[in-house]
Amino acid sequence: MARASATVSLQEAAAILGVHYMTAYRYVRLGQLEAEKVGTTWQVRRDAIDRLQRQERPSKARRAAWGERFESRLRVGDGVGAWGVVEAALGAGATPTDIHLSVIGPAMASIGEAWERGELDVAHEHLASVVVQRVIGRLSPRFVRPGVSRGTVVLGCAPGERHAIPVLLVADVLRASGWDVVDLGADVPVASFLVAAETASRLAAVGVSVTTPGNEDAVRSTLDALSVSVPDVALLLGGRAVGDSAHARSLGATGWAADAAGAAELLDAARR
Ligand code: B12
Repeated sequence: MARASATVSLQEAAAILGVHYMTAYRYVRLGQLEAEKVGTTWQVRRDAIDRLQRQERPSKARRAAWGERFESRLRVGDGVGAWGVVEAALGAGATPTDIHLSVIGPAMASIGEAWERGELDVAHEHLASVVVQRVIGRLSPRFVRPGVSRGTVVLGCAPGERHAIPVLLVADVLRASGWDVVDLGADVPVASFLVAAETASRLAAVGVSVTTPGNEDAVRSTLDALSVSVPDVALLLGGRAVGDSAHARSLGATGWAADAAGAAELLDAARR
């Protein structure tokens, strides 16, 4: 007897699942049905169809699953699909902050691990970064809180630091807590931190992000200059190259947080 092929076309997958072709296509774009593009057509593995047929609808608690789906879209540079995962997660009850902390953050960390293991090229990391920045831009208006601002927080990456995505995430979560945020992005010169801090209206804090290890002199110089230029504001440090509060303080910071939610709590505590 002839063995069934391991993959089928998207039309055949739709027929097996008993759904319209466009619905099957949507499953692919949402990362619910793994498929590979061969030439101009999608090929779907039969075991992926089996998995989808057995799958329960994901609950709000299973946010990790959204992260995996999102990552599967990032790995192939599928911006439309990545946004589809975000929309589906929001539809299932996730908040914009959940998307930042439980979907985008873990997906990017996992991409970094895959790159470290040699499974992905740096090209994929760049592609994923571009897709993520577009997704964050699209989601960003949902973090704006109406009402009177609590003050301004200036954020940016330390001189030489190119990892700007963590700062985008922190900026949005702080906006949701009622802060105006001036996000200066990647590789901010010390002088530019000073200009932004000195000209900000009702400055409450300056936050410096450090992802790449080995840049401590630049971080210390930035915080030293800020402590002279804007002496009464909180100087926060964060990012994966700063391990804990003691490390942050040794570099001249007044506060440290492990993630964006922690950064919001830190500012709340400073205001009490
Ligand atoms: C995307 C990426 C890049 C992109 C960045 C694009 C961009 N526009 O941001 C590019 C391709 C440019 C890049 C370059 C490099 N990268 Co890179 N990159 C990554 C990757 C995959 C994701 C980064 C990210 O967005 N993370 C997601 C967020 C959520 O990270 P997060 O740290 O958890 O952020 C939270 C907290 O730290 C905190 N936080 C962050 N900032 C702040 C600030 C304040 C004030 C506070 C309170 C809190 C806070 O809140 C955030 C949100 O909750 C990471 C993998 C990883 N695990 O992060 C590697 C990674 C960071 N990169 C790494 C490396 C080695 C590099 C390069 C040196 C590679 C090279 N040889 O060129 C260069 C360095 C460039 C430079 N000078 O900065 C390594 C670092 C290894 C190490 N020893 O730590 C990592 C860990 C990959 C790996 N697994 O090896 N990278």
